[in-house]
Amino acid sequence: MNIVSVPVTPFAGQRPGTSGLRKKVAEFRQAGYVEAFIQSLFDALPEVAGGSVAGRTLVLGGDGRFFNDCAIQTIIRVAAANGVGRLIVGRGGLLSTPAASVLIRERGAFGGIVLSASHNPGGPDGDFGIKYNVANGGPAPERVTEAVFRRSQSISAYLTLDTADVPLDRVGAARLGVTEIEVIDPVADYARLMERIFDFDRLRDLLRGGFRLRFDAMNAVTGPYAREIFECRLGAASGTAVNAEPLPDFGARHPDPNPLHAADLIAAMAVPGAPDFGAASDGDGDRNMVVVGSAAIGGGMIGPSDSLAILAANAHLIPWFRDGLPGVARSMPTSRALDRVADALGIPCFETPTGWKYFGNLLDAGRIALCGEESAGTSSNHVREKDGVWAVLFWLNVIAVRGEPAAAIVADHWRRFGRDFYRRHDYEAIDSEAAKRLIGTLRRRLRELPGTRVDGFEIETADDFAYTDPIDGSVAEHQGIRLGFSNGSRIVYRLSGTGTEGATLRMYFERHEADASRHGLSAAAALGSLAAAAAELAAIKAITGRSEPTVVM
Ligand code: VG1
Ligand code: CO
Repeated sequence: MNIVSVPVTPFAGQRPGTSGLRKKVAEFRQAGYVEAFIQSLFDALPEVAGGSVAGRTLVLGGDGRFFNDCAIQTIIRVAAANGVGRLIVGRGGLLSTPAASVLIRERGAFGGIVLSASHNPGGPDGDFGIKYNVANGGPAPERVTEAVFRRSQSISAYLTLDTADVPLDRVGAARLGVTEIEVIDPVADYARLMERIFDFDRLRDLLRGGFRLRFDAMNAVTGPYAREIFECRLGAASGTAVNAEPLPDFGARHPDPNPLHAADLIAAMAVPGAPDFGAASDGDGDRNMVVVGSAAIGGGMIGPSDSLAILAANAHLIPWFRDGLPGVARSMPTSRALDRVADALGIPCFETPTGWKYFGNLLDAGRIALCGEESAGTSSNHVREKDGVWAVLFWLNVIAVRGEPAAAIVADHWRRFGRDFYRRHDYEAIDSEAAKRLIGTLRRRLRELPGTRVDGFEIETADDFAYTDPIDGSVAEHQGIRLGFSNGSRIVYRLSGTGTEGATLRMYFERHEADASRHGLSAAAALGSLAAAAAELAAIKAITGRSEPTVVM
């Protein structure tokens, strides 16, 4: 077995600040592409992550999507050729994003590589992705992604081994050159941590006592986690986890847990005799959707921003948070329901740019212990990623302790804090130039917008969100246009950083409603006129040619 150095031409790898390299499978399948990206990463790390990977431990796994099996073998060869000391690899090449984060932290690894394009579709014509996480278990911060990007533009060769594939189908150890390869059960470490966070005795009583859960793994990575934790360890009926076999094409579905792509879960929760609680996770297991069937709150998905606020208000019921929360955080477009809870608890609530990496410093410094995003990501200081299965266990633990159905807990929360009606409209795959023009135009109008009346209320504040990290002072600018209204409503416009086709414009709307008699309204009814006004204000139709959003959630 020889180390070979293969020449490559420089390329534009992961754009700085994006959560991993996410592209069409076809791009990743080009000869030497994965190798060149991994070599760029390894070359960049000494400068920005405190040393080279030689002799160090890395965690490696992915969400099982098409090309996971090829890419992982390629990465193993490049890692071994670069002298990585130990590779901890999930059996079958599988690891959910939060489980990788757990392993990096618990095994004291130097970092980890996760193969996933998250909730994007898979298959030969779908998307693939490679994310790098640093030693705290969290996504690489911008100084790392920047260095990797720079290196990809000057790289001239990568190192690899001329050797056969390493079998990954069984737990065990192997050696490749100087590298120890440890194939582990992808679920075990994660499940053990969950047992320390939640009250498993109470959860067992709940799930054996007739409470019925439906967990839809969307044919993605959480299937094995859900089976082991809900069915084996907690005694939920077999079949609680549905679509629980990770498939390379996700069963031709789009593994995005929202009412559009998980419509069959919403439907299964709406029939007579439906389960008590429904949940789904995305491709790599970091997102969560929670669903109730009850007409009392309009039925369907519990909005992620509401879910985050409700978990914060009930955190003290969970063993892990017995002593309360030091502080919480939400991404900027997430509704301000969380802020109301933080106020009531007398703790700080931080507002960060979109993307999980911005929570890392606050979590590491102990300033916050719970955080989330409107895009169905919730998590805590137990890892440095969002965590889908954890969020479902959190809800179940709260339900078990309060002895109330989820819908009653939601309604009670709204009575106490008021309801923050919330919606997001996405315009996917629009022309990139048009998208830039749209945001640019809004940015230029920021000074003239205050005082304008929209939807019957006056715009009071208008800005382009900039964030200064309170721990390391780093600044992130141009994180989205925020419009604040005299009645407390808000509109946010920003461009997605995760799409692989053209640009995606996201618009977010929210309005607080204190009057409980109006909490039963649908979000569409409560926000319809604000949404129409927001589209008008940004001239969406004129600039993009679109009259309707692609996704409404
Ligand atoms: C989206 C979400 C954001 C999330 C990111 C990664 O980003 O809005 O909240 O952190 O996806 O999630 P954007 O830039 O497309 O809006 V995942 O499950 O893909 O790690
Ligand atoms: Co994800």
